[in-house]
Amino acid sequence: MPPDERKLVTIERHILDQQGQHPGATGRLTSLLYDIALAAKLIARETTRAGIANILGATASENVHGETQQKLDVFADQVIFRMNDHTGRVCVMASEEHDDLLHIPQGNKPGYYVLIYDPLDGSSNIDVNAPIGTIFAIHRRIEPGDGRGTLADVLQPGHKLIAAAYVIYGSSTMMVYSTGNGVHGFTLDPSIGEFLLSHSFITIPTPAKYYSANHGKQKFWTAGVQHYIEWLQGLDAADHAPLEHRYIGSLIADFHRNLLRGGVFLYPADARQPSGKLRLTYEAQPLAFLAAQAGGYASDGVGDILDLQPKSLHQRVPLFIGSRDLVEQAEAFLREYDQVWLAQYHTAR
Ligand code: P6P
Repeated sequence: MPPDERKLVTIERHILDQQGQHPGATGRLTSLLYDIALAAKLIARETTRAGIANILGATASENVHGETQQKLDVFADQVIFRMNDHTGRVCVMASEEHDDLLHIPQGNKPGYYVLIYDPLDGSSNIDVNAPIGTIFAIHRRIEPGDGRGTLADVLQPGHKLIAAAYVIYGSSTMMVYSTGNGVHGFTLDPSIGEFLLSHSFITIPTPAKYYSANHGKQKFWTAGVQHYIEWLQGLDAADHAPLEHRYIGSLIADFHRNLLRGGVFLYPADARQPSGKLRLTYEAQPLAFLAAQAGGYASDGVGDILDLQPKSLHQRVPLFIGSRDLVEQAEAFLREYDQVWLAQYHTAR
């Protein structure tokens, strides 16, 4: 085991140590990351008690995407907002569960950071006890000042992110984050309520082991994606080993496995979803930031997700993310076979 895994390092101490890597750091980001870790602990507690606490199951309401909101994601959404709406660290928030921006309530001083979050990704898996996750993205506000944040503060390109994190509620609860100095993973010890360092400086291993795609959509994929999938399966003419297929239907679980074992997750555009399904600001950007920090790459099939300028809060984007060589191969297949789709998509990009 690498030496530093033998030390008992809590996420709070690690965040503080990371602050030391940023000269002139004020501690505001450190405190915001502390708050996020605390929110994660509260959500983790409920995910393990969901059945007992009768929090399992769907509410009568739907979210902005017309998806039935599961009780747990309503709880997660509220915990994250209330943890950050009064600290003076955040000037505006955006949640995947809400149509519009979430402003800091009157009487509380807006801060310096922008917090974007998907409170419970994969929530359709809650009732079947499959892994689910929370995703966070943090920007600095564009204009200094203490007024309330704006849509422009949220719709920034991914390469402006200053931190990103996710929490995966699975066989154990893990929080994985980066402030631009590598990707680090912490496993929750529920007996003491602490996230302890378990994976430092995560880098995506080679050769890759897995690919993750929903083959139920195969009928609707473009020619380029069809050829790419055949290549991943080793069915093309060239003689190379096939990758194994793993798909849980929970982005965080599929992403996390590929981060640790090497692989590619793809949710491409298709005939029914011409811009794909996943959201640029809540899912693709933070995970692209983490993938890049771990030596990987994320693309919309044309170019780097981190270079995209978001046009709207809930903008969807095709996503190929994980091992850099596999993602670049996807771009090559789309360039070769999907000229028509690319021409249409380029205008929307
Ligand atoms: P499909 C969950 O609903 C989610 O947003 C992601 O977590 C997941 O990767 C994807 O959708 C699964 O979508 O269409 O394959 O069920």
